[in-house]
Amino acid sequence: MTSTAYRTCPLCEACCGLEITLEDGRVKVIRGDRADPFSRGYLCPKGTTLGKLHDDPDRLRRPLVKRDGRHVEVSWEEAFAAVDRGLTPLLAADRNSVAIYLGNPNVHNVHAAFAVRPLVKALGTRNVYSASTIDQMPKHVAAGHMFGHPLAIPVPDLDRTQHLLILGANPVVSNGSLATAPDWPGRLKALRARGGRLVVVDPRRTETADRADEWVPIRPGTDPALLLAMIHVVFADDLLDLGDAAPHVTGVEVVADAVRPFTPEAVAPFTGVDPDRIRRLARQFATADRAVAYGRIGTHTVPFGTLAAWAVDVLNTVTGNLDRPGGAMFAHAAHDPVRRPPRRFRTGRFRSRVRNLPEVLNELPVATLADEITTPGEGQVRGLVTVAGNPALTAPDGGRLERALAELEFMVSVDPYLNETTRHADVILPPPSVLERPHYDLQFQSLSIRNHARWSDPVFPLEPGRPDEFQILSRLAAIAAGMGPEVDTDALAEATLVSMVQTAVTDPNSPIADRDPAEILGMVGGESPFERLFDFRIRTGHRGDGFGADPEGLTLERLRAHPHGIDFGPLTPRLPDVVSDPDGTVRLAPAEILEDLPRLRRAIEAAPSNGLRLVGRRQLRTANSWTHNIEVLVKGKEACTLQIHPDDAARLGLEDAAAARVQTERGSVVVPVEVTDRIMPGVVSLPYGWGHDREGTRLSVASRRPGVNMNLLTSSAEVEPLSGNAILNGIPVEVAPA
Ligand SMILES: Nc1nc2c(c(=O)[nH]1)N[C@H]1C(S)=C(S)[C@@H](COP(=O)(O)OP(=O)(O)OC[C@H]3O[C@@H](n4cnc5c(=O)[nH]c(N)nc54)[C@H](O)[C@@H]3O)O[C@H]1N2
Ligand SMILES: Nc1nc2c(c(=O)[nH]1)N[C@H]1C(S)=C(S)[C@@H](COP(=O)(O)OP(=O)(O)OC[C@H]3O[C@@H](n4cnc5c(=O)[nH]c(N)nc54)[C@H](O)[C@@H]3O)O[C@H]1N2
Ligand code: SF4
Ligand SMILES: [Mo]
Repeated sequence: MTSTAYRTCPLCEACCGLEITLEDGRVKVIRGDRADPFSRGYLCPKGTTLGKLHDDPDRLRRPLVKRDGRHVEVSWEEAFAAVDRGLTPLLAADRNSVAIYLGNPNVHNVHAAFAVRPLVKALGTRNVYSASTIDQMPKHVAAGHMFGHPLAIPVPDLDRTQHLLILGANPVVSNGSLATAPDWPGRLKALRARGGRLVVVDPRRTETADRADEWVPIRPGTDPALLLAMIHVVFADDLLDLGDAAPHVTGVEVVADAVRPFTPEAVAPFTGVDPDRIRRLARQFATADRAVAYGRIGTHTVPFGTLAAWAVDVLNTVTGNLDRPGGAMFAHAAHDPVRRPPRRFRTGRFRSRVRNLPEVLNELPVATLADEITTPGEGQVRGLVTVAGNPALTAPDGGRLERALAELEFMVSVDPYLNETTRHADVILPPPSVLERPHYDLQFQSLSIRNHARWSDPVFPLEPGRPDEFQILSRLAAIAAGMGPEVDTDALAEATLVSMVQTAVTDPNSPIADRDPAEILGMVGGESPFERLFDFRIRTGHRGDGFGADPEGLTLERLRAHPHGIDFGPLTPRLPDVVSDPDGTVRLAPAEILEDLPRLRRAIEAAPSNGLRLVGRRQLRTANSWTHNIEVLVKGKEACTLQIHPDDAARLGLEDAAAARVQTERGSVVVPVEVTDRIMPGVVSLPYGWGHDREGTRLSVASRRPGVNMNLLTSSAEVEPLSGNAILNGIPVEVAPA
């Protein structure tokens, strides 16, 4: 028997709509959903493999507990009892002695979106870590200081811009990040076809640069200097134009002053970009009809990540491109309120124990997790919870972090694989496969280039007796709160809903202000406690039905009636509603960020070093560190190679395909060389996410093509000071024949 199911792909931020053909209860084929108004049939090779992920025999179906150094299958009751025995004494002695690490797939998981926050709250620890500090934290900090909220991140209005400047991102391969747009390749092609210009700044001539009008090679880590010089030119050439944003922006004169020293001549030796070229790039950007700058991993995971994240939006603003079609615009998630309550964004409300690093968004830098585990004293981390994360491979100085994980007294992981990280866990709680859970992009709607809403029901029912991920995380939270492993989590979820309703009816800004809580609770739809929480969230968002206030508005039921999703059209200007700083303006020159300019000036003035610098790269067929166990995605030509320019290769005596040793103070790896002029001289590149050569994992495919872990080379000793982000690009390395 054949049938068809529709759902959003959870593997990357493009959020493509999938059409899944099922035959006899199994996935037969996955195609792009052509009826999806947002993705219009686009998908990449990873999206076709959700059935293979579901069927992967290595994917855990039952919990594992470590006994005598080996992981053995146990019942769910035994597993949760083991968690209770491991966590409860630690928490009773000191809440901070238990840390939690939240990995990337949480943001693609609607169950986690509802259940992780209560878990963190129940733990009550300040040792909260996430993939954000090895990724995009600088952008949150810049957005928080400029617009008042760390999630007020403008996205490039791809479909209407006439000039796109991309720095340190390769969306043709990554399909974009902090800018949700299915089919970047097609959208970039359309930009060129309508006469628009694409400029790519990257040490590598990437697949995106191949499609550009211009590739600008840059020395790693120097983008903020390039951007500040471009802003300098905007002021020097009298090209300043704030457009319609003018009444909402303050601090322009301060910026004008601050960029004065950053002349194109001053930054040229540092960036490796010629002064005339910087002037031309700035003028072309400023005089384009509609232009937008967009920066990602290569601009964020570097020593001046927050300055770069800020400078991108300063350039957008001073050229009149903030909040206008074709420029940098703000999406508006259906479940969010019309506007957020005013609040000044702050960091450093508490600090890490060992290195005194400031909190950002209530978390601490992953780069200091190993310090907190290995440094004795009051508040030492002795227990760890990981949810959907693989920091052994993804965090800096992976070698040291793995040694730290081995020292923990207790570790529990919510994860479908026994991998490089979870092999250290005492208990592994496997969630069901993505095809067994619903999907809704709570996070990525706020970062989309069109407003839309899509709900997907599970493709397969849950196997009897298995908890879903909402229930797993809720039970962990109950254990952390001291309620023991057997409490009725459904009743807890319902109690949460009741208290949410009670809060909302007393909030004058809520669409259900002054309503009768009992009436609202009677109207909430959905079958499970999770669905009821979700229905409530959607209906109280700005596109919700407000429980009758707007009969046309969204409910879970209405979302369900649109399996291909609902498109709300292109983004619309909304700056006054976005700004939530108590000043009521966009702060173009936040003191908290400008404070870091002298450090950049010192770096510019120091003589550039001649040594090789390592940068990372992503690959179309793998997602971060965890899809390498899918045969069709990793078979074929060796993918984990060190890219090096022919001049550097010749100088070092390295031939194509020969083995090279790449070395830093932290560690070394041996990897085949790929000699290519697609990388600038002085820079080498390794893909990230590999290194599946560890004992004690259950990754039968990945371990046959392990590759090397580039994070054995990165260091956790320094972080970007404003955001706590790790430094993962521009690493000084030595390369020699192995
Ligand atoms: N050198 C270098 N390091 C980097 C980067 C880089 O560019 N260079 N990139 C950084 C970036 S951008 C990121 S986002 C991080 C990612 O860092 P992490 O989030 O730590 O790593 P992932 O590889 O995404 O790990 C995902 C884990 O979640 C599990 N998982 C998958 N699906 C689910 C699910 O539905 N539920 C649960 N519970 N678990 C699931 C997988 O088995 C895997 O163990 O790495 C960062 N590290
Ligand atoms: N296929 C695939 N897609 C993915 C992922 C994946 O692993 N695989 N991961 C997802 C995740 S979690 C994320 S965060 C996104 C990331 O999305 P992107 O940021 O687009 O990802 P990368 O391919 O890492 O691109 C970073 C680029 O920065 C360049 N770079 C390095 N250092 C510098 C520098 O100092 N300056 C400049 N200008 N460039 C520099 C690198 O050469 C590289 O081309 O991708 C997502 N999509
Ligand atoms: S680009 Fe690929 S991995 Fe990303 S959402 Fe689309 S199909 Fe999934
Ligand atoms: Mo990421």
